[in-house]
Amino acid sequence: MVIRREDYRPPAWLVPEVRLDFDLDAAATRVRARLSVTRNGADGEPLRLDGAGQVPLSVTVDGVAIDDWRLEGEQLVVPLAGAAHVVETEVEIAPDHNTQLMGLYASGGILCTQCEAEGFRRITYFPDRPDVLSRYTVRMTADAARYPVLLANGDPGATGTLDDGRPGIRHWAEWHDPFPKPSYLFALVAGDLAVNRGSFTTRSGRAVELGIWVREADLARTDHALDALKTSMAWDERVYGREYDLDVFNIVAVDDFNFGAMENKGLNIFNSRYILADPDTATDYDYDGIAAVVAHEYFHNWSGNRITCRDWFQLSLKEGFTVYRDQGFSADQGSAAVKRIEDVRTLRAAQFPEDAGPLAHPVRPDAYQEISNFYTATIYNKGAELIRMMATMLGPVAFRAGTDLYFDRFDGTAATCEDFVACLEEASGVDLTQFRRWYGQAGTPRVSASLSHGAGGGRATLRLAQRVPATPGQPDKQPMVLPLRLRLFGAETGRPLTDEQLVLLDQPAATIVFEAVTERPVLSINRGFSAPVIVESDRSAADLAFLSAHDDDPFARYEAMQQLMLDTLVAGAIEGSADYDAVIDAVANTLDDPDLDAAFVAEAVMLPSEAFVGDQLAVVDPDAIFRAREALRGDLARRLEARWRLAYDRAPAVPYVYSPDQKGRRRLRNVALGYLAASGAGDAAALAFAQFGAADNMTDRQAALTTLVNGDAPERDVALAAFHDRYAGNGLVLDKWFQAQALSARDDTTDRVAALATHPAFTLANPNRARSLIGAFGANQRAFHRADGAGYRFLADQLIALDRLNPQTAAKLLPPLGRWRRFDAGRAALMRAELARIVAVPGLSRDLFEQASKSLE
Ligand code: HT7
Ligand code: ZN
Repeated sequence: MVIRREDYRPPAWLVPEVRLDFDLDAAATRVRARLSVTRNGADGEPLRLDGAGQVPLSVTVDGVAIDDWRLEGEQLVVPLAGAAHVVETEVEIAPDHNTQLMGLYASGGILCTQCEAEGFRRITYFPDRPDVLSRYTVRMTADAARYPVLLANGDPGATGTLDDGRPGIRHWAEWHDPFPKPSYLFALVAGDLAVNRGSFTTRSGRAVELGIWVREADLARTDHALDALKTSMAWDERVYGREYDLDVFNIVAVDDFNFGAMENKGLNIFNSRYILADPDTATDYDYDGIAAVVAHEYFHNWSGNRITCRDWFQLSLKEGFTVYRDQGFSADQGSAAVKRIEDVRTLRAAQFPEDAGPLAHPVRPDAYQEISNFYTATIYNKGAELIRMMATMLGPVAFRAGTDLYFDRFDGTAATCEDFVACLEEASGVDLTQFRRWYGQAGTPRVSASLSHGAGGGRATLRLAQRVPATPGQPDKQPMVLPLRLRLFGAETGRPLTDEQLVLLDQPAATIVFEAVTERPVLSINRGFSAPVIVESDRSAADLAFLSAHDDDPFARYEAMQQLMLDTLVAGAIEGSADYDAVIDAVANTLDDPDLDAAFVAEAVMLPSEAFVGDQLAVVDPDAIFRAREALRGDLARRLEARWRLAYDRAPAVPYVYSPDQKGRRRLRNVALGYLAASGAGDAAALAFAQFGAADNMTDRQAALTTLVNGDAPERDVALAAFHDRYAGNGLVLDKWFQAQALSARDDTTDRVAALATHPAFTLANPNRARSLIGAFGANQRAFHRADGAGYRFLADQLIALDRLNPQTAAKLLPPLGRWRRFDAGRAALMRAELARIVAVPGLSRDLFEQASKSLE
């Protein structure tokens, strides 16, 4: 069934108050729900409660059992006259049979919930839609030995023990959440958990008790998450004026989780990979990710919880804005330039291909079959870029006035993307009428930029044009508003010739004239990646090399180097060879520049990924791209070997410290190690192996392992075995072991990955494991696209098996198979055959069916 945005209707009944009573048990949990309902629509409309999989054991209205209820599909329909009633239902559910990890489920002996988007209906009958906001009171009763800790949303209430004749001691706890919330924000946790406690005093003086709850054995790895939480709380007060509103804020980490984390009111539930960190088991990248996700979920307390979404088509209202907020937070913790580079790399790796493929959809979609399939890079990352563009157009003061107005006006309600944009418009006076097209039109705009200079007259002319490509269901597009930050530099002197300008390109084409340009200008455009577009410019290799050395915008400097590398790699892939000199000189200059910090240098000297090179080609040839990239990489490595050694030898101090400076130095050192290995230097494997053995932290150990895993030195198998044995039993760390092998550049990767799928530590039941092997393999362009189709067959087999357990996770791993249009006829036919095989599986989930069938169209 297709759900359409245009069909939105307000709910016929509201539920201002809910009381839930859980008799918790992994095998059979009883749920009694008491709903105070009030009519919101026309007389005669029955109450419709969503369910999924259960049967009602009893239904009462105002305390009297009724038998005129009926089931329509999965909905419980209760005929009701009048304006207000109390409706009670009772159901029984089985958390330990819940492999989908939606609703109430068991993870390693802990009972926990995941309700977004439509998981609450798997717990009890309820109008499971985000525009029904209720005050919840929750009582949980459970075996005190198995489940000594009982947590739910809001603030804690009464507790007690009871003797109901059942074996063991049973206890109960009540929680009350004073803030009306939609059902997707409901949460409870019951388990044997230890807590790392902290406290935070808000700017108005409210003392908040913080708790990070994990298994006892993991307690020592929770300090970083707790610190990140406190930092986030202070940041949101300072930057957005947002203060926390309950007396407690709890986070629970579980091992089995479909996503990164969940922002349930006052009780966030996290995938343990975004909580647990110590230097021995977590990389710098993991530390960054933990801080970013802790911040993201915390920020949702305002952008998501206090103001939620009217319907799921508005998902980017909370997700795009919250990603924008967490990006700002992370930028403030270290190098803002490097953070921007990382965010743009993520956007290009995940969102641009989505926007160019069969699953392309607008930031505010018009239709879906399964909402879980719309937690995408478009909703999250492109959604954040939309907010960023508006912030750029408004400037910081007006943008803050707009967000203040939004938080103030819509607090306690379920709002729309339009409400948000209208607040920015009202507070700033900036007309965003045409900008709104960004919410409705899918596809990545392409901007062509051509700069000419009449040497004598001193006039430079910049010709800009935009084109928004057709996407499924949207053949014709209107021009967008593209905020392009640009500046001209003098090719001879290296000096800026103009101030930076913000050009709003809102027509199909525009011409900008610069007077008194006395030397040949070089164009720096889309500085800071001010618009999420693809720029096609006619800048020469020499001009790009010039910008990579002279541009005063660090992102533009990085971008110029990337473009130079990309042009070289594309030429290499198409023609079989290319001139590497410009890239080599530019990289050498960057490595030699004493004013650049190590983190930036590490980003700038890395080659674009094979996938990104593929995105530039009319037909992706994975083998040619691999060869071209290896050739350039090898040449860069050999010709600059002395410099890589120098960079490698500038080792950061031990012991490990997680700080922006140390992180940057480790990154550069490990990039240098990769180049030394690519140079073919006789001692490279020994160097990597020594680093592997001596490292006092996971960043260096994993980098060394990855370097070895890409090669065929004898140290490779020794290191793999040592890593495996050292971390046996630690699933999160073994994920790195699976991932390194799934991403390996070796010829035998496809076969090795197939063998790893039968490894005793691998299981499709855990989403982290599935993503680390199957997900990473799908991202390995060369191995996945092996010409005989073995990679496609393997992925399809895994997805069909995974779909029976966890449809959401299966559907998320499908997109690499849907990119068949981008490949040669032989590969395309093999990919389509696997998609057709998936679609034909009897009993396939709606999740996987939607993704696979759309990919075939
Ligand atoms: N808002 C959360 C989304 C989420 C989710 C969605 C579908 C299935 C499972 C899920 N777990 C969490 C996470 C976030 O964006 O903060
Ligand atoms: Zn979010």
